[in-house]
Amino acid sequence: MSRPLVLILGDQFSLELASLRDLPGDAVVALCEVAAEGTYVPHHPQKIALILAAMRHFAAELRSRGLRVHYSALDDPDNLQALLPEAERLASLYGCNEIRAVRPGEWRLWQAMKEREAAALPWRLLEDDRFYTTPDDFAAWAAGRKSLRLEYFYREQRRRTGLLMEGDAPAGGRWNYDHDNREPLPDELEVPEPPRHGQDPTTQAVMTLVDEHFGEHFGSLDGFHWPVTRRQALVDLHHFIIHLLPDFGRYQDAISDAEPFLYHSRLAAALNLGLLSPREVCEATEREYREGRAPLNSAEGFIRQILGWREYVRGLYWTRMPDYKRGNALGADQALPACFWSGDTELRCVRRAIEMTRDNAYAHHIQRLMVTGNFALLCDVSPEALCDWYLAVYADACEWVELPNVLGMVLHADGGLMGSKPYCASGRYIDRMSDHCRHCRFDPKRVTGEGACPLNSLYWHFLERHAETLSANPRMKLIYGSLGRMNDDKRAVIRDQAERFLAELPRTTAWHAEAAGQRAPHLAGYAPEPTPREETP
Ligand code: FAD
Ligand code: DLZ
Repeated sequence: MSRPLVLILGDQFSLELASLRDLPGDAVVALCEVAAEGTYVPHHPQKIALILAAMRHFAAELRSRGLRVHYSALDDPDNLQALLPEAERLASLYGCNEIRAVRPGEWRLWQAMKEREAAALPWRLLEDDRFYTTPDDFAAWAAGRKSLRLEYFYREQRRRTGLLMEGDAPAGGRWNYDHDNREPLPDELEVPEPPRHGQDPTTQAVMTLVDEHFGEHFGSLDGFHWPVTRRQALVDLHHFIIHLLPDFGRYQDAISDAEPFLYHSRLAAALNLGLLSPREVCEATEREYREGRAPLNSAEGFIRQILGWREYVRGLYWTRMPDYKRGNALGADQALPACFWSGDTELRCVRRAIEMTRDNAYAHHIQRLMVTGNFALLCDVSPEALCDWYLAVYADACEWVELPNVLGMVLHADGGLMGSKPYCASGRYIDRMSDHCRHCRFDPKRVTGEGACPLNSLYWHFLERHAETLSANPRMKLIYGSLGRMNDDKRAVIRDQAERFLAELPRTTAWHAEAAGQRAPHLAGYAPEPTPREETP
């Protein structure tokens, strides 16, 4: 007779989870707060608080449904402080003869669990069916294809689900309304305020715990506003659908110096933790379009992010790991600019993206891709250093979604598997899509000389350095044509300006609270463990 211990991980707070189905009466459900998961990268305090508060509320919900739940709290004296050993300790404690777990959000945990499938106390691993597609579905789609572009995957997803379809054709006659979704912001704009959730004693206790144990990590706890229960997540979904979705499309690519969230949904964290399902979010969005309350460019643009990108990056991750993580097609090998932890830079756009990240554990997609991402790409930051940063600082960061976005989309380190070209950009792009340059001491129209925006010389320098790899790319022909038409003297001045900037750019190899100007760590000698990594062959 099977007597399972069911381990629920920190991103699996769904009552529909496969491991919670058909449980024998004597099953024990375990949720474990462990120090190892809080420190393997220095997660933003808001991210840790979100996960632990959601975990405690979910445990209470399971108990209220009559399940037998063991909750290992971070400061329990017996807690082994690492997920797998703690689950095995609990299984012995309760006399369980197997451990059941749903596929985790990270390959390192999945691999460690798989190695224990045939152990004396066996791990039984179940597929995570909260997504539209499983890794096997993605592998079947990818098999034999020369190109794994999102657009083809997305169309197939639309056909499979029937979302925004009129029979066999896409609603409105086109699959993609991106060209309607590039409006810059008007000068006067009042973005609706996001909902503020009350903090009950459970959440307050977590905030105190996190401040005590992880308060020296990069990021402020003050503005914590994440939904920690399904009910709160539904409030956020409702707010998005009513107040933001109609304008989501047209301002999707815009960046504001003042407004961190604009018309973005802020739903990624709730989705990734399981408080919302992608199906209910996409179906609610489609309903708004069908009932005439949201335009098609907004509904399609939003559904494409979830039904398309979110499923696509997950498929890539699970079918390409662990090799994917070793990709470094452009040979980037530099440490992270120190300003990623301090915000201390004169580039206004980078500074504001980092300040917003510090305050909210959030930056919207275009800030992640075209501001911090572009700056890191132009400064040759290594995939390892950049991935660790992105995994640490965002409340929604889980490796399955963070890694392809950073390594593939931002750094082009997968050699073009995910994106047909790098998203490199100059200061002119930032000027077109944001109001940052108005507040910046640099001039986006100037390439060299005092006061020229550093992104401009860095941009040409990047193109020149990678000409051998990128110049034959048909999508980059135009820009390499412009580079080719520059005379040698001009190129030398640009190169010199970029190289001086890079030589003088302060870099860092690790997170240090003091370097970032935050309060001194109260844990003397504390330094986060480096991320465990595969040996590079
Ligand atoms: P919205 O703009 O409202 O978009 C709606 C939803 O679509 C999001 O909630 C998310 O679930 C999904 N989505 C949008 N873009 C993507 C994408 N490129 N890949 C996968 N899903 C997407 N997303 C994460 O969930 N976790 C991460 O760790 C993460 N890291 C990223 C790192 C970089 C460098 C980049 C460029 C993107 C990253 N993204 C990540 C994708 C995207 O930026 C975030 O999902 C989004 O900014 C979250 O804010 P939102 O919920 O307001 O999104
Ligand atoms: C990110 C995180 C943190 C900070 N803490 C925990 C934890 O205490 N317990 C847990 O189960 N998960 C935590 N997580 C999330 C994990 O790092 C990991 O991403 C997921 O558990 C994978 O499914």
